[in-house]
Amino acid sequence: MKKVITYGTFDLFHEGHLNLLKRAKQLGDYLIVGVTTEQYDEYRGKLNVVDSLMQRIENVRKTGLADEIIIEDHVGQKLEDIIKYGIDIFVVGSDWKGKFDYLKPYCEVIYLERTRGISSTILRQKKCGIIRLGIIGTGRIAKRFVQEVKYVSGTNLEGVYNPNLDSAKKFADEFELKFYTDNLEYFFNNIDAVYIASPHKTHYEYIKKALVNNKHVLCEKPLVLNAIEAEDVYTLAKNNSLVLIEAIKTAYCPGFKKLLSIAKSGKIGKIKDVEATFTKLVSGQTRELDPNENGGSVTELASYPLLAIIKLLGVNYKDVKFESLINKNNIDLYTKIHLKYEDALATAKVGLGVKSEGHLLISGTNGYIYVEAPWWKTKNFEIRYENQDDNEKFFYKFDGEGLRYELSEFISMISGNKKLEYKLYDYESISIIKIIEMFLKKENTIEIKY
Ligand code: C2G
Repeated sequence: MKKVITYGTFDLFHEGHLNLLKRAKQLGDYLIVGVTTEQYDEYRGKLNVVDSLMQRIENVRKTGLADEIIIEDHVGQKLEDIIKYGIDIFVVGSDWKGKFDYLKPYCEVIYLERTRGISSTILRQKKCGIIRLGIIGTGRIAKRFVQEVKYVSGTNLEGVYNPNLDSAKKFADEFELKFYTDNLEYFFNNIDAVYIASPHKTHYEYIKKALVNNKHVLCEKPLVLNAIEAEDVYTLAKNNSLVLIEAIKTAYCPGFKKLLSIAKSGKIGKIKDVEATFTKLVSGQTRELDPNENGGSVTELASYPLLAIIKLLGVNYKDVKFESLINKNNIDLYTKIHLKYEDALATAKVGLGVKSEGHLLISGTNGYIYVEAPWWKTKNFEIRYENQDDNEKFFYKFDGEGLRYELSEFISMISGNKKLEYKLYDYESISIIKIIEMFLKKENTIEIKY
């Protein structure tokens, strides 16, 4: 008897799951299906699971395809099960290609092609349908984003748009998407929500077109390059009852959220100073250094430190000044942004040509919080006091590239499955963009040739 095993969350049971189980069953005589527990999904960084474990098991049972259903609740269990049940074939979808090769010494490992589109009408009529997601742009960040989509339940990446059809095709082939196109109308007709990861200066038009076409939008930072456009798109989204959020990943990750509550709890007294640094060395002919692509360390990186400052001290700053080292193409390779509040100060440091310690330091009247580099992937931080014996350390998870957190927030907000608060309000995003705009207009800026 040939025994086959497969695993999954099987949340919001859909045709992709059914197709996988059908093909798994055909590979042998006896099919075991492992369904993950909530705790194990949390451990492996899977977000937004809606159905209960009992419901998910019931949905698998109802297919009549599983000869046995087991629970998967810990790391390392797959290998234990393969030995325990005498498994011949381990099956999983191709979105996991290569990830389970370590099981090959123990059984045959088969990656079955994932179902490319989850868009049957039956599903769309269900209360919690799968949100059909599309991507605009095929660059580095888009590629990293795709790897994270499978960790967010309730959505399926269906297609990609790029005005350059060859690039779109390559991307769709690589990531097994249902469609690719250079036609925006076709693109919007086949999705419910869009992730925009195209060059900065194209964001505004794409956001507007998406909203006009009734699509929810998650857009890379900076959302747009001036406050008027930002207000325009947020108002349009609100008027059309659509979700529009800016993809500053730190805003949505669990550690940063906890950091904010602790910093504001009074534990370090009143916050008087925030210093946040983000530098990333780049060289050669890249987008980051290209004046035609609005390159420079402020447009590329300042959203992160400004997010920390705005979240901690608010949007009512009294004064902003910039000091910048610029190269011969007028690209800022290193910039310090000084913000003055009524009773506090803040500095953001960003660099593409200067490397510095990427920490976040929040100073208060009773003590300070030190967030280790890279603070924007908030994993651990320490509250430090005059008396070192009182110091406290905190640790949090930051899974993968961290892009799953912004996507998870986005999907939850669209489907209304969770009562999540906005991690980044419109007015905060607009305030960050306003500062970037001031810099682009060279207001209050001292420039030094690099
Ligand atoms: N699947 C698919 N096509 C889709 C979506 C999912 O073929 N469009 C497959 C997945 O590759 C997986 C199975 O359906 O083999 C279950 O998917 P999920 O419920 O999303 O579970 P997953 O997170 O992939 O867990 O330990 C769990 C396993 O690692 C897989």
